Amino acid sequence: GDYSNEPTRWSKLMTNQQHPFNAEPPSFLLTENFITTSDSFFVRNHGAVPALDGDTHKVHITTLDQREVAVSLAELRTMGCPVTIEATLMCAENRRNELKAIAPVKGVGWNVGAVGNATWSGIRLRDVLLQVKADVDDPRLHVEFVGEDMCEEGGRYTVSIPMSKAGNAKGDVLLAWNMNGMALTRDHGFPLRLIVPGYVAARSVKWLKRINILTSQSPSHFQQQQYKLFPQFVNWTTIDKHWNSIAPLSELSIQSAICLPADNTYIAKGSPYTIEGYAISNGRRITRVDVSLNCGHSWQCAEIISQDDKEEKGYDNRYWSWTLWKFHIEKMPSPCSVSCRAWDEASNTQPESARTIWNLRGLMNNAWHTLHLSPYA
Ligand code: MTE
Ligand code: MO
Repeated sequence: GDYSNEPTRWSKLMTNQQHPFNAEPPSFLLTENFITTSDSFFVRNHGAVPALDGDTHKVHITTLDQREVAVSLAELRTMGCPVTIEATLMCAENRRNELKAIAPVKGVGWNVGAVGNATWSGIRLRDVLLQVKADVDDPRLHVEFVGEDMCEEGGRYTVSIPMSKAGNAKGDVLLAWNMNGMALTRDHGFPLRLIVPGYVAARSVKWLKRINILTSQSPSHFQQQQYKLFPQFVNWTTIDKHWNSIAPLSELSIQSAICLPADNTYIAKGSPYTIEGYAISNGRRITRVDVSLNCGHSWQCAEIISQDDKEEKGYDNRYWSWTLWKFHIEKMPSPCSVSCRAWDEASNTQPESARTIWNLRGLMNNAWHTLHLSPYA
């Protein structure tokens, strides 16, 4: 790819890969604000950032009967009512480094920062689908999205989501032009991106160019190969036998991680310390976050700092935003490990060990997150 026209980036973002650009904020910044600033929001690109003009940009929509409509952004804005939602995006590659430490996995390494929570403004995809007379109630259909970017893997970034999500009034899938009240930045998809709350962020297509109604999932590399969770026994020699039997990732699982302090931080024995972190599930409310100072032998409850009050905001009980929490340690034991795990309203919780969920692509690591703190003895 040609990386001569990349946007300027915030100096504190930690680069995991330069080209294509992949970066995350230092973990302690994540819990500073319930809404992640656009500058500090992680960036996951598969190719060079397209340079698009919002005034001339068009989105091409192809219906099931092959009608094609091309709409400008100004026209698109009239196809539905403007809405703003708060939603967390999390990459399926978040916390991949812990899987890499167990055995080699393919792909960019990520710490706990491939996640962020922002407000997104735009219109509902459902409204646009209704305008082009797509059957939003047909559960057999899929909606495919194509980005403008040319990816290192070959071709434009392309994925799909089922109509049961895309056309669902409670799916809250948006065609968004604003992030945190401002036009999307180039890294985050200017001038238009999809937001699919509760799904792996790989479905939230940036630099949106095409929307196609299909009778099956997208046949693209990104849908059929890159974001699949393979069983542990699948390796690179046997993988060809398994492509078809493994479903593409869709909904997020339950996740939590400690953001403050960073791993291997030195904290004096006996001193007080407050740990902070996030927790998120697939639209379900986080009911509890547990913290252990002895590798899971016993647990205590963390204090919830911020969580959306969806009733007040009128999205029924859909919790698309993360929950931030803290846990106060009166006297730092020595040596100390700190682990966390979250629970949601369906009593889902996280697996104990990353070893048991290791997979060759290094996806969906949601094991208990454990830090080793080495206080001065
Ligand atoms: N959309 C396009 N067009 N190209 C991409 O490379 N990356 C996807 C998704 N949408 C991607 C894309 C992945 S894997 C993730 S995790 C999110 O965008 C990241 O969104 P962000 O960079 O705004 O944080
Ligand atoms: Mo991702």
